Amino acid sequence: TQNGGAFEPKVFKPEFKDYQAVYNEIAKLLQEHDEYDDGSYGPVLVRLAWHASGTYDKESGTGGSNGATMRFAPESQHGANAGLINARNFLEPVKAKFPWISYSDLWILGGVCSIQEMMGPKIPYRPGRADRDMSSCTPDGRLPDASQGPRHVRDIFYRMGFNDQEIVALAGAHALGRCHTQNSGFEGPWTFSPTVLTNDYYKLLLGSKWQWRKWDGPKQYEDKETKTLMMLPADMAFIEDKEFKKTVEKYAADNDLFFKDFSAVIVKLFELGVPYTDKSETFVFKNLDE
Ligand code: ZEM
Repeated sequence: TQNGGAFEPKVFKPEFKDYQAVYNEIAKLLQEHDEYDDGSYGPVLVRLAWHASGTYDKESGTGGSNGATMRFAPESQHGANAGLINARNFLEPVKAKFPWISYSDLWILGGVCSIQEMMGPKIPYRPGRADRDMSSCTPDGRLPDASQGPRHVRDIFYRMGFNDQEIVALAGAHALGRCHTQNSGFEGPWTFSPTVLTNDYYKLLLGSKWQWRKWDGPKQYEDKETKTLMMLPADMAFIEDKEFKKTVEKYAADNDLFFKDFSAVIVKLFELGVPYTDKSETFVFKNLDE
């Protein structure tokens, strides 16, 4: 340049320590805001990261976490995204404190942090997502419909590029959180510890007796014994279908295997459609209490 670079603006290049600082801020806010739901924003943050990513279509290369297009209507108004405003709003103060991070990278970091802080496995994280405008919003209908069975579940997840084992590993996230009548119409948690990641989802699918709940709401299952837990028709797909069920049995028997496979598959989910370069680095964050 003409002036030898003296007046070139300094571009801030965030490093591992900068992303770890964002992680720590999210983890701290998770602890502080234990008034939400079952005591944690963790599950809804995981759901935000999943719905940002799960719009991916491998044929067209559209959708996925790159872009954070759920900030805009129509995507923010899609029925599947009801309630995720809570997760997006939770992360706003973090974005204000660390304005250099894109919303797309931040939402995924929110999912990574929540999984680790809810006692899940380490989730390796690669930044590199850039925000896009509303013209990149995906059409409605790309996320799974809870009222359907194995065929639909396969159609949706094959479109993203997952195989049967990976689909079952991803579904273990339903150990976390709950359904809310005001969001999906369904109601209740899948496990007795909805703010701790375990393989309980698989254990309960196999070990409890499930019956249709008798109520005015959409068709869902309840456990016969306590009537406090739920399964969606789409959850039942994983034991109705023989191929899926084999993997459910593996994860029910081995939490370490579930953690290993869950970590690998959620990294794949979170990176769908992200235009990484050869130089992009992977970070493994320390938990807040490490
Ligand atoms: Zn979910 N999910 N999901 N999911 N999900 C809900 C809640 C949560 C399906 C589904 O219809 C629903 C995956 C796969 C599938 C989470 C994570 C992941 C709810 C309730 C529904 C209806 C929403 C509400 O009412 O607030 C279906 C049909 C799926 C595939 C077959 C995958 C994959 C996930 C992550 C990897 C999480 C964490 C929640 C809990 C959210 C919360 O607010 O507690």
